[in-house]
Amino acid sequence: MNREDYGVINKYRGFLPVNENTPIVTLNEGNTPLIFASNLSSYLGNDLKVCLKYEGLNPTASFKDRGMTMAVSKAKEEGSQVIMCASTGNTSASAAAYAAKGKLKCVVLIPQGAIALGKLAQALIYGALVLAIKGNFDEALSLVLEITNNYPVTLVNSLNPFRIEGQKTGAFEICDVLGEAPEYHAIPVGNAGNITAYWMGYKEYKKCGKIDALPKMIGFQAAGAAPIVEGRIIEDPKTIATAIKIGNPASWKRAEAARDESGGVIEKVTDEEILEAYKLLANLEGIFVEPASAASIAGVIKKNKESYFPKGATIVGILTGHGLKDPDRAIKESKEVTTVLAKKEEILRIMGL
Ligand code: AN7
Repeated sequence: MNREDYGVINKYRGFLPVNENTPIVTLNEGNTPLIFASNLSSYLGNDLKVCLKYEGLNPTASFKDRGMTMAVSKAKEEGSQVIMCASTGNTSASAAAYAAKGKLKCVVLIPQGAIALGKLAQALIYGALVLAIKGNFDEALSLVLEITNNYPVTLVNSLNPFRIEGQKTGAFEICDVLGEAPEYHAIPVGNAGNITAYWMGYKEYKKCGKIDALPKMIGFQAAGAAPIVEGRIIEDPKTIATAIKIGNPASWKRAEAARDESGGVIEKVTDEEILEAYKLLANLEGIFVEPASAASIAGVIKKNKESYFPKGATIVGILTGHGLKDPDRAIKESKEVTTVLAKKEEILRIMGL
């Protein structure tokens, strides 16, 4: 299985810091669909063309796999035997899976009681050592940095530059499909690694002549966890979008650079707006994402109401993680199941037939 498009490293080898000695640890990540959101586009009006990059269809059901294939391959190349991360859930799931594939040990630190059920299940079943701290993500990340800076353990959070390198391939895929960059790139912002990676990817594609113009980067944080928007560390971040419940993002400055260089914005959306977009994506488009992913679309809806987009603009929204990661939330936000007698008449009556 060494097809040229097997996994993001093979597919974009020329853009990535790998060589013939790098042992490639891959689960065939990437190549996720860019879906034209016809119903959502009509709903928004103004002739907008919204496309959704469904990153929930990666091997561990989030965008983290693009970066993890690079981080784990490079860790192996360097002879590391243990990788470690702090996580709001998806990084831990991805790290655990790629460590299993690469035969490395994996330790993950998560905020106790604050990660979605599916993500916890993944980290456990892939065989990571899962440590839940009595603290939040930002505290977990500080502890992981202290340990990985002083012991022979490789950091695989997005402060590891190979993570960003791998994640930039998402931008390449979008441009390869569209034949150009979109005019607007909408993305949720948590630890701010992904907005940094996409911006890097677009800039590299422009530099080598694959695209002529760059998109405006529009990032969205949850209102209760919006340090970049408010310009201060949030000590006790709060949001139902647990993936982006982060008060002190590691790539803060680089996210601001992406915003400013591209002429975009980083703004906040409330939990109510996130949940509205979450349900809209499922009902209108048949796409199930986790709440944090819906922040990008909540942001598009909000900015459209402010008449921010010119008529006919193309917008790509990154749907970072699959809805099945957080089944509790889906059930909570839905109407109750109707229990009926096992009788045809009863069912027909309820169907109104
Ligand atoms: C679904 O897993 O930080 O701005 O530890 O899981 O690059 O952090 C997850 C982040 C968006 C934000 N959507 O991306 C982690 C973690 C989903 C996510 C983000 C995350 P960044």
